[in-house]
Amino acid sequence: MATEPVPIFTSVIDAHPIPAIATREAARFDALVSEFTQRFGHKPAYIARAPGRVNIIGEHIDYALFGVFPAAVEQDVLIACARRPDDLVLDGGERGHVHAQNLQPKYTPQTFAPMLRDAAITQNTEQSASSHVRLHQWHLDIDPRQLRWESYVKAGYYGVLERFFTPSGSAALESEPVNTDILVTGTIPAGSGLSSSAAMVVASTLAFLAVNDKLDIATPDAPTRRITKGELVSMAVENEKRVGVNSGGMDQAASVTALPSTALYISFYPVFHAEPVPLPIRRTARKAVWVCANSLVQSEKVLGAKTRYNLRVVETLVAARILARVLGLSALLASGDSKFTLREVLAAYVGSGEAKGAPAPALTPEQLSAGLERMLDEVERLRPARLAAREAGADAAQADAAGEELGLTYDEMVRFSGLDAAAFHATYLSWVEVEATRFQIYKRTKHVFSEALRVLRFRAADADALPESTLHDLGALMSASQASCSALFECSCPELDALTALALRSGAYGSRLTGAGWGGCTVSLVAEDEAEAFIARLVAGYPPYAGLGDEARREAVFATVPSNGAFVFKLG
Ligand code: NG1
Ligand code: MG
Repeated sequence: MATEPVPIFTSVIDAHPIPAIATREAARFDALVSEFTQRFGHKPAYIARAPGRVNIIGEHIDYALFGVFPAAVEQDVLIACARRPDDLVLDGGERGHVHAQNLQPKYTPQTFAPMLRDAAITQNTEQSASSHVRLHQWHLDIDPRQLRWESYVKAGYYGVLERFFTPSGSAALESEPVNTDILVTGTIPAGSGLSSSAAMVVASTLAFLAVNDKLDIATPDAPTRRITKGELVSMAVENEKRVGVNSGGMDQAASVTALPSTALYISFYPVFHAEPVPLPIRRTARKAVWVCANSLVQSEKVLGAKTRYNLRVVETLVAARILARVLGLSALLASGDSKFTLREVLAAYVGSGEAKGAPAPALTPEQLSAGLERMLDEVERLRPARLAAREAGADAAQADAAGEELGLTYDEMVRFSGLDAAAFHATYLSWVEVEATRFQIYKRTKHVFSEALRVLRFRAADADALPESTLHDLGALMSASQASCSALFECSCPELDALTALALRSGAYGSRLTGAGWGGCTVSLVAEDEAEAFIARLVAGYPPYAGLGDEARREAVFATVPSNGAFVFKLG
C-alpha cells in the first residue's frame, strides 16, 4: 500500500547528499504516507524531516553570540504534506488554508488560514524622519502564553508567507499560498531540552517551502537556485521567535546543518558559521559515547519565559552595556541606545577595531580564549558592591562581595546602564515580557564568559589519536558547565542536579544539563564499553524511572549517535 519514498531532492543541504534511509526509518516514512492518505484522501507530495539536538557544551551563550557545540540526535520530526486537491476557495481565492493533524492523539486536529492585513508601517527615509507606508502583513494567530502544538507549525509557515507571498505597497499578490494538508509525527519528547520546538519549526518551514514550490528560488542577479542552509537557519530562527522565546540560533542551526558522526561548532559572530567537528570521543584510546537522560521534569521554558529564558536574555544584554561602561568602551556605547552582546563587548575590549554594524574579522580561537581569560578578571567589576562603589567614587577594590547573591534592583540596573528610564525600557524591555525583583548581572556574565571558554577548550581536543585521559578532561569541562549553570546561571533544578550527580557516581566522565534547563535532559560522557551498565545504574538510581515500562525507559535514557540535519523528500 505505502509508497516508497523516493529521494529526489539532494535535500536543502547544498553539498551533502541526503543519507540513505535505514530500513526501520523507511518503515516509519511509509506508515506516515499511508496514514496521510487515509486521513486526507490523497497522497502526500513531500516529507520534511528535522532532527532534535543535544547540546554537548555551551549553554545559554548563543544569544550572547558565543560559539556552542551541539550535535543532532536521531530523534526527529516528520511532516508529510501536500497541496489539497479540492482547493477549497476562501473569499474568492486560494489563500493558504491549512488542515494540520498530528499522529499523537493528544494533539488535536487544527485548521487555520493566514489573514492578509493592512499595516501602516513607519519607515525612515532620507527626506523625512518618518513617513507612513501602507503595507500588507500576514497574520496567523499564535498565542505565546499558550502551549499549543500547532503554534510551531504556524511559526514555520509565517516566514514562508512573509518571504514569498507578501505584496509590497497596495499591489495584489502575484501568487497565493496553496491550501495544504499536513500530518506531523515526532519522536523528540517535548520540553526535554532536545529541541523538539526547533525541529518542529525547521520541519514546518521546509514543508511549507516545498508545498508552495519555494525550495528553488529565483534571484535578481543569478539563475534559480536552491535555498541554502544558512537561509533556512535564519528563517527558522525568526520563525521560532513568534512562539514567544527570544532564542539564539543554536537549535535551528544544529537541526539544519548537522552531519552524521560529527558535532558542530557553531559561531554567530562576526557572521553565522557552522563547522562540523569530528567527534573527539571517537578518537580516544577508549571510545566514548554520549548518554542522554531525561529528568522527566518538563521544562517550562516557554510558559515560564518571563522569569526564566527571556529574563536571562535581558540580563545578559543589559550586562553587556554595564560592562562596556565599566570598561570605557566608548565606540560601543556611542551606538546610542541600541543593544549589543557580550561577544561584541569582548571584541571591542581586545581592540579588534570594529564599530557596531561593521563586524571585525573573526578572532582566532587562541585570541578568543585569551580575550575570555581577561574578561573573567574584568567580570569581577560587575559585583554589585563594586558597581556601587564605582558610582560613589569609592575604592572599588575595597568593596566586598556582599549583595552578590541579591543582585541589582531594577533602579540600580537602570542607573548602572547609563540610560534614562525611558530609553532603558525601550531598548531592553519593550520587546519582551520579563518579571524579576533582582537582576543577576554579575553571575550571568561570569557564566557566559566561563562557558564560552569551556567550549573552546572542549573543541581544542583535535588530535587524531587521543589518550583516555582526554575523556577525563572533556568530562571535567562538562561537569564544570553543570556547576556554572546551576550556581551562576540558575537554569538547573534539583532533579537535574541529582541526575548529573548520580551520573558521576555511576561512572560518567562528566555530566550536565542540556538545552535551556529548568528540567529536560542531561547529557553524560561515558565509555562505550560501560554505556549499558551506566544506563542500568541510572535507571536503578533515579527514583522517577522506577515505574517506567521498557519503551518509556528507552525513550528517557539512551546513548546517542550524531545524526544528519534536515532534509525534504519528494515522494514519487
Ligand atoms: P532548548 O532547550 O531547545 O529550548 C534553548 C534555546 C537555545 C539556547 C538554549 C540554551 C530555543 C528554541 N532554544 O534551547 O537557543 O539558548 O536554550 O543554551 O529557545
Ligand atoms: Mg526548544
